[in-house]
Amino acid sequence: MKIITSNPGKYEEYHKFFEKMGLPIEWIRMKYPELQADTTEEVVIESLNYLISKGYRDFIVDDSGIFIDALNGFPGVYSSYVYKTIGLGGILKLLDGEKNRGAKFVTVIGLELEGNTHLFVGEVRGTINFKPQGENGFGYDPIFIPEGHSRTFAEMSIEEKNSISHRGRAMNKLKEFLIKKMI
Ligand code: ITT
Repeated sequence: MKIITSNPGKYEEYHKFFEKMGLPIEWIRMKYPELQADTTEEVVIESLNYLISKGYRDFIVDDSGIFIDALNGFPGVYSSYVYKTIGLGGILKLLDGEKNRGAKFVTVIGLELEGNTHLFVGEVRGTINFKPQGENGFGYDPIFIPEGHSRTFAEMSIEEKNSISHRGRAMNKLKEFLIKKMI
């Protein structure tokens, strides 16, 4: 199994998860053009089709985003662009004085296997912290506190984040699918 991503933090999470399963995952470190679409699922389908047209087979891609309630789901499918432009500071400014801190993280995994494509979706709800906290993880991790917890994802180990995160949930669905395929 291969994962195609430019994001080392993402790869680390897959590596840790699949290593435990005894299924090593190979990293193809590459930035592929991401079509802008209204939903994460559409983005992933476009990415799968693009990479298949380039000859890639037996691989996964992961598209994720953070959806903030008080901003009507923004930045959502624009999470990458917003992170690079206004960053965590910009998001916190947009939420200045806002009491509703609710948000969700979504991951859609796209799999190409044996000529077919499959999607696996994982979500986790939580809140946006008032300031960045923690050194681990990547992206929006320092400002996101998952529901039922009091620390941000950036204050957790990869294993702990994987056990509760959007990506962890999507990876579990992928794992179930692969196990069924093997038996
Ligand atoms: P690839 O498309 O090459 O895989 P990317 O970093 O562009 O890498 P995404 O489009 O999925 O990946 O990510 C959108 C943004 O959301 C980007 O800024 C990420 O850093 C951030 N992000 C994704 N997953 C995250 C997670 O688990 N925790 C925090 N931030 C995350």
